[in-house]
Amino acid sequence: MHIKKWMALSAACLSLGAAPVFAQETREFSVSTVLSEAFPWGQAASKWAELVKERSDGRITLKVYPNAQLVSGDQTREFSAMRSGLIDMAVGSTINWSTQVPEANLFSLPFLMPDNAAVDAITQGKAGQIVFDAIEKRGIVPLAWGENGFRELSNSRGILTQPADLKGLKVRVVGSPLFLDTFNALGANPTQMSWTDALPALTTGAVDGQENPLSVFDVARADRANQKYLTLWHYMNDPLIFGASKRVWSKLSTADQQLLKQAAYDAGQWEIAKSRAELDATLKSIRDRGVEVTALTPEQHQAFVTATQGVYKKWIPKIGEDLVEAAQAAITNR
Ligand code: X2X
Repeated sequence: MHIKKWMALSAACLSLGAAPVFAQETREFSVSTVLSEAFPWGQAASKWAELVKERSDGRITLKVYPNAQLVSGDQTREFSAMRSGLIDMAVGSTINWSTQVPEANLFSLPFLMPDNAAVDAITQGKAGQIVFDAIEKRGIVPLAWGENGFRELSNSRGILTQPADLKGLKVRVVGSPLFLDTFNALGANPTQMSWTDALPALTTGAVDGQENPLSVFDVARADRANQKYLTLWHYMNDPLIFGASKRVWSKLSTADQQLLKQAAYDAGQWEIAKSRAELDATLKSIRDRGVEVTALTPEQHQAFVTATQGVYKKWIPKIGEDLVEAAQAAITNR
């Protein structure tokens, strides 16, 4: 805050007989993201920063650190780094946080959510609240939802329309054990690595395939990393969560907490709408680059659903039966 403004505010407080409000000091907070502003994910964080700056009259600055650089690219450490005070805030992925928050694995259950309405029914209802409570219990204050999007499967080998096509396919997956179970159930050969290492591994052919939302495939130019075949199987959706470390949060005034939370909500809604609206154009640009895009027929889809049932059996007890039931009910009633 400018000194003059501060003095004016102090004078106003004094004239009202109130104590100076220390929470009104100029503050800067770090915000971690995995993807930069070139992607919807990074844009969600930038929008949050922009709204906070505007609404706080420049008093609160959110400084965005993309590429998980505050944890040296190791995105699965973001949540614990926030907890330990290394990072103030983040717009993080449920996948990356799931190693510390078992409930966040809900969204990774294969073929749970058929469409956007299903995602919204979960995040906006009881199931979403259970996930938020689980996050809060572990030291991070969840503020709002954003979206990385439905994850589609690409590879360098050929068209994939049935589990048998994945046999022996070396697939890069995020560092979450549930992903290993899904791809092992499909007969593939999954390898965990961070996003930083994924493109080089695809480029050299160390791995054959990967799964990510279309926006990520497009902006990262996965087609230039040998990804010539893309299967639209919508097997999971990766919501993003705006969150703040409890240590930082508890030192803020109620008014500033409200400001940050509302701005996170508005930025999240803006980003979800924007990234969904861009999907068709994104798919077109991927096709125009010569990538062969395949959508699954209902029968082909069912074969993948059947092949991955074991993942539910193993993971429902870890995620929580109540949570999975709440999610399934929300989807049915959407
Ligand atoms: O690593 C990935 O695949 C990414 C960028 O989508 C996430 O951080 C979940």
